[in-house]
Amino acid sequence: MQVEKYTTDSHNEALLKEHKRRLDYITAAVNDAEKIIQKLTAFQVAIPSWALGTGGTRFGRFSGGGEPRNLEEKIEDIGLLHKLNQSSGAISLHIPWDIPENASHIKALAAQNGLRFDAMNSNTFQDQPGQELSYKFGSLQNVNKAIRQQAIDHNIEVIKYGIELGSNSLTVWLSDGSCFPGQLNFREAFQHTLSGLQEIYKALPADWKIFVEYKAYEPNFYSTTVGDWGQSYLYSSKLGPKAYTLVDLGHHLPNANIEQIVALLLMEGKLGGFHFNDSKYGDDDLTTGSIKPYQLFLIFNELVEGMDAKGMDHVSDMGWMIDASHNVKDPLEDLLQSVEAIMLAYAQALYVDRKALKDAQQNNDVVAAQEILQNTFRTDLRVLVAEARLRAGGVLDPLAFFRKEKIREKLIKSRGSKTVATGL
Ligand code: PSV
Ligand code: MN
Repeated sequence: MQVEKYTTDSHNEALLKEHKRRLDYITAAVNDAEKIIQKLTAFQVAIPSWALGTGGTRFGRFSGGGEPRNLEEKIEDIGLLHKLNQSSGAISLHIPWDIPENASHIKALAAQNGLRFDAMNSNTFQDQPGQELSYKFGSLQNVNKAIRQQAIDHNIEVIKYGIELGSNSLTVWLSDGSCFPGQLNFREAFQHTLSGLQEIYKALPADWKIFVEYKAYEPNFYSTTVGDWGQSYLYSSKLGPKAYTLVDLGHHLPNANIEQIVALLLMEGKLGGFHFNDSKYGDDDLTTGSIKPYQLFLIFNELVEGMDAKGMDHVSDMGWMIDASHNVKDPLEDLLQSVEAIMLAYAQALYVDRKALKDAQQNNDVVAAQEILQNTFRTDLRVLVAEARLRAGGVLDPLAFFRKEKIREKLIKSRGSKTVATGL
């Protein structure tokens, strides 16, 4: 969907005076505001191709209309998000949901929309029409060698698609595990999975990374073969230097201290990718920052501290992606909200007074340490995020723009009200 420049200009002009007033106030109050704005301008979060349609639950799905019908339209939707917020400049594909039939055409379309290809995602958690062997009892862990081989071959095929598109990483999330005690020999399942991953690892080009994503439960409810960060770390360290753990915020048991997990994985040089979402109970796939914004900030605080300690580049040394889609919101509005929450948490983490925090820690001044983090969290830095967006050519208020310009209505008009995006 084309967004005309005069519409974004007039939107920004109408809001500019109030924006400047708020910006002057915050830049006077916040040290290094300019540095924060520059970091925000560079930061990009990839959008998964499967988040552009309404997500469902096992009880049903309520299609919202105007959903993208093919990969081209998914790219256009993400291009639109990026045009508005200038922070969604990458797309993450799931194969076989998004097979690029004509890779050079898809690559060119993405480039026209200012997008690059982030991590490729394989899928051995569903059986596809016409698939020879079933993944009902797992893929890489399967007791049947031919099924394991099928899963290996699929992952290698995904790498090939990724190479054609210019991606440089593969995310492997396995639903493998068991639903009942006794169903699985845990050690054997681990070993089969490891040797499968080793085969896939061998097929990675020199400059590629593989991300091993863990998940505590679902769809298996008794055991998961890559169930937590310890198991993922075990696989990624046995695999070698191109293998990393991927943290999905929704994949932990309740109350897990995700910020500590992140800190330790970074310390070991093994945190490679990140999936953002939020949840109240399990892998709820809710909008990032909608339930636990303070936790999101604490996680970003560790990410920034840990990446800086290792001299890592915030933009390119981590695969940042949203992984959420649910039932009741317009998916594009939802993604705008998620990106905004991520940018804000990142801005807040950049604003933490590291020296003061270090001093408080060294002096066992628990109260001061808490005050530093909470004062930072309660400082409203949204105007810095908006300024970064404005400077990069985006709009001051993406959600308001989306609604005022009736973008969903226009998408329904051009695509129809009964379209269904591929995915879960
Ligand atoms: C699994 O719950 C997951 O988080 C993995 O990243 C999948 O690839 C994605 O969701 C989509 O199903
Ligand atoms: Mn995920």
